[in-house]
Amino acid sequence: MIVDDVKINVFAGHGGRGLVTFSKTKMTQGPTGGNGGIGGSIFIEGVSDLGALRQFRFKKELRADDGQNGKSQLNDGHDGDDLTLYVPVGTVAHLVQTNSPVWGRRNIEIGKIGQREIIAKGGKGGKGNFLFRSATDTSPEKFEEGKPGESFEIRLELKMIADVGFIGLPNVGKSSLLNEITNAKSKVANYPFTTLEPNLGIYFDLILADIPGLIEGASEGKGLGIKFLRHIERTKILFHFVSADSANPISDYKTVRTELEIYNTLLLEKPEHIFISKSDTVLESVIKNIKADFKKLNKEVTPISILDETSLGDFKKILNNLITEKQA
Ligand SMILES: Nc1nc2c(ncn2[C@@H]2O[C@H](COP(=O)(O)OP(=O)(O)OP(=O)(O)O)[C@@H](O)[C@H]2O)c(=O)[nH]1
Ligand SMILES: [Mg+2]
Repeated sequence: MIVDDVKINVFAGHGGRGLVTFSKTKMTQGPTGGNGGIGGSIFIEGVSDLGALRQFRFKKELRADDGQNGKSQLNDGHDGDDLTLYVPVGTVAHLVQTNSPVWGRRNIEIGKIGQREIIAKGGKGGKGNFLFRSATDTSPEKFEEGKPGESFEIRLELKMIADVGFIGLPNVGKSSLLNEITNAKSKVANYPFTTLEPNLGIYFDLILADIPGLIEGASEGKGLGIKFLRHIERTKILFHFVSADSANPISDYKTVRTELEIYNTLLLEKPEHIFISKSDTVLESVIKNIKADFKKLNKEVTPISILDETSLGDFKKILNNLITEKQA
């Protein structure tokens, strides 16, 4: 099952201590202690893998490296390496308790692949004795300790933000199409409930989400249930697929819409495109009839088949228009 809500403890690196040392050369016995290095900070960065939070199920303590202590001959200690945690696009990070300069009171939302945000800042390194020299103190024994890195308990909650959500009854070809037009590798098979977790595919600037099939009663927990309706809430546009080989495409369409409505009426207000999938499996005349039936509901539908290049081209045009709108 997809991990979509985890708590982790992050520890940014401690700053290194400044060094107290003096030049060994007799002429110049001045202070030469270098500064401590800065502790590594911790970042989160968005990736397309929706399952990425799984890594935190058992590994809950995440530490960046400490800065090294200062060295002799004015050499500063190395800074600690930063640590990057990869989280799915649509992850919201909240502080469980504290407040901090890095966070203020905000939540940090990862809305884009590659978006990188700091969540815990490494500690400053301490000054070595070289920086404490003065006219009155040419042999200072003073130094600073490094400062501790920030540490927090953080909750990572996946609230997927896809541009387009693929919805429909099971087995209508949602995953097949996602695989066809993106580099996704969603499992495909000729039986219902093949897809058990949402999958993301990237089409240029758009994030497409293949949502597991919905059935009547999904909003009450039937089939794979309402878990995924929550994800649909966060998609901007719905692509609703109805199979051309269905005995009753209109009733299939209404079944899914009813489940959306029961879960949250606002879902019905999302922009929607309706596609008649697997259009290669029926005669042209059947497609015409389905179109006419939807027309009576004032709905336009677009036939699509992964075996028909022309229809795939039409599908990509719709996506390209969405990209243009998104950029505008
Ligand atoms: N002839 C034909 N078969 C298709 C087409 N698209 C998908 N299929 C087949 O339909 C079956 C179901 O496809 P999936 O992509 O797994 O369907 P799905 O909607 O993702 O199903 P769930 O994950 O169960 O919701 C598979 O056997 C596919 O090979 C199509 O355009 N034409
Ligand atoms: Mg599927």
